[in-house]
Amino acid sequence: GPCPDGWRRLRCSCYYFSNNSKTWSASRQDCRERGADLLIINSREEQHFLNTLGEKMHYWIGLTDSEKEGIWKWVDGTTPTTTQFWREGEPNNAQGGENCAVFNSFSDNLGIIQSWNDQPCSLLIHWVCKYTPNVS
Ligand code: 2F8
Ligand code: CA
Repeated sequence: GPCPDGWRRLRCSCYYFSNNSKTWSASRQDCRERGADLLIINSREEQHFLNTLGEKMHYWIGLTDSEKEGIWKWVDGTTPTTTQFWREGEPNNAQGGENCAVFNSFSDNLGIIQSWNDQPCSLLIHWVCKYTPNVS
């Protein structure tokens, strides 16, 4: 397929699940060094695919409200088109310090569609990178 070894593919995009844990910023840096960026989730199909593939843990995604509290933006500057993938009660900016988003994969009883949570960006967490190869 068009994705490198160690990457997964869904439709035209490639996905890398990290084997270690980093802060949100360091995770993003790692993705950029791989020619990718932190995961942006664009569809329910993608949300389902990624949450099903993941191990029993949390993964950083490319979604943050660090610029302005409560205004969530993807790393490409766009705004999510739906709020349906947040877990119930999230995002809650717990203790006033949660500006980066994770998804929780399928293992818990909270579901694979409603899987997002905001957490402190300084936590060391696994992450997922995504890129879409050019077709030229
Ligand atoms: O109950 C949801 C809540 O759980 C934790 O806080 C107690 C999470 N915090 C961390 O994982 C650091 C919150 O993000 C989450 O909203
Ligand atoms: Ca939270």
